[in-house]
Amino acid sequence: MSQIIEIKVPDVGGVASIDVVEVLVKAGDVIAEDQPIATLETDKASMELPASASGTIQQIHIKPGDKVNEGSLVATVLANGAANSAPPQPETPKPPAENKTAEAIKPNTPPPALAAEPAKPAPSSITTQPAAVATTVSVKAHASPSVRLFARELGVDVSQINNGSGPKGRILKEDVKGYVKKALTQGVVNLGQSGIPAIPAVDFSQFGEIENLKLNKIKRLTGQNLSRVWLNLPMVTYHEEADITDMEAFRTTLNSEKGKDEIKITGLMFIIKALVAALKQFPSFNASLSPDGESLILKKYYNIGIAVDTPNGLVVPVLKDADKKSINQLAQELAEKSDKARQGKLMPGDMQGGCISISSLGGIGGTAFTPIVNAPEVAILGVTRAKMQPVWNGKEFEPRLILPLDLTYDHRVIDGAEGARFMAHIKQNLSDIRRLLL
Ligand code: CAO
Repeated sequence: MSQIIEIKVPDVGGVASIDVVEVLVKAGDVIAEDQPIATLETDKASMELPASASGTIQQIHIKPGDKVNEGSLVATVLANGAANSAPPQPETPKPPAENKTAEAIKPNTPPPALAAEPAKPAPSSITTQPAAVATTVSVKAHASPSVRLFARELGVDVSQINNGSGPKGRILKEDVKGYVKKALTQGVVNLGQSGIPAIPAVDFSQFGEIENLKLNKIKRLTGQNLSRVWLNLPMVTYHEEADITDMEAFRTTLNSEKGKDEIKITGLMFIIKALVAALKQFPSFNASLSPDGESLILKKYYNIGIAVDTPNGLVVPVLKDADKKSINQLAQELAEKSDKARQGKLMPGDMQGGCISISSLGGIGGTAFTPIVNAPEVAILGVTRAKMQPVWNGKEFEPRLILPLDLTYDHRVIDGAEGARFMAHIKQNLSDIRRLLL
């Protein structure tokens, strides 16, 4: 026989006129026992009202904005399955005077009603069940509904406000205002799950004229990606220098042999070749950490990403199979791809599949910098401007062209010594490019 169960507001410690903030189910819904069906709020606490039986909701008797008291009818449920045979609930005895507020009832503490002796079976098929509120009451911050409403309007989560200045620590409107003020001046608002205080918002117009320039999509996405990498990867940057005097002489010779319309070779092409040679020697740099952090995925291909500066922001086209391409082919491909990048014509496929990236600022200047790894790659090679320097050859100072190199690596994958060896390998190959033939 099917059984109609009335779910009523249970004993909430004598608190009257409780606000119904939210009704979470509707007639016809099939509900499980303990499923929250409504949110109630007293001026001291907010609580979820769980269903005391499973079944199909026949009717909801409350709506948001209503005020209810102990015993108010919340819902009628057509019990099903096991719920049909559930023994009727006992009458709710009055709790001790001290235990008067819902706030005082701790989660997992059986409510007085459930702790009472089992009652005799009800004579009819209509059973009244107080919702077992006390077993699952989630006591939230201590604030009145009007203060909660005020906080919600300002986007403030009242549970983030630690101490209210009202009686017994109750959160007042003034506390919400104070929280917002603090958030604006000190940045106490949490950024997602990072738990890092946000940069405080400043009204710059108070200091002078300003203009609001919307960031384009590339800048926005780059910013998000860089922040994610910065927060997720423990990164170390190692600096090295390579003597590229001989390499530069060779490059100049090669370029002098080229026709007017032929693509000239920059030092970057030799750096790509030296990087590929180092990747072959140190496979953990040509790898990505598995998402669970348990293993290293080693790549058997050598795709090099090159950061390209464009008017719209930074993009990283990938030179695929760089190990199989000649210096001239690499120069040609990079010229085409950086051209496409600057015209905003790169396709997603042009930027996918990179193993490691190079960020070269050498055409602009610099002595050193700390590039950010293009995760899930594990390292990035930074390059700044080569310059002539006096180098001691054992007898005298000699002018040599010295190229500064910076390697940032994911320290979870690469340890310091490995990073230094990797860079020593690149340095050696750039200082004597004949080694790249070996
Ligand atoms: N030292 C000295 N001179 C250098 C040099 C270096 N390390 N690197 C490049 N040059 C010279 C080149 O030889 C060239 O001179 P010539 O015209 O006399 O031959 C000139 O600087 C311009 O080179 P380039 O930058 O056009 O060419 P490239 O192959 O070195 O670099 C590219 C190509 C696409 C990487 C580059 O144009 C670019 O966009 N760089 C910016 C990358 C960037 O923004 N990185 C920052 C990202 S934040 O991590």
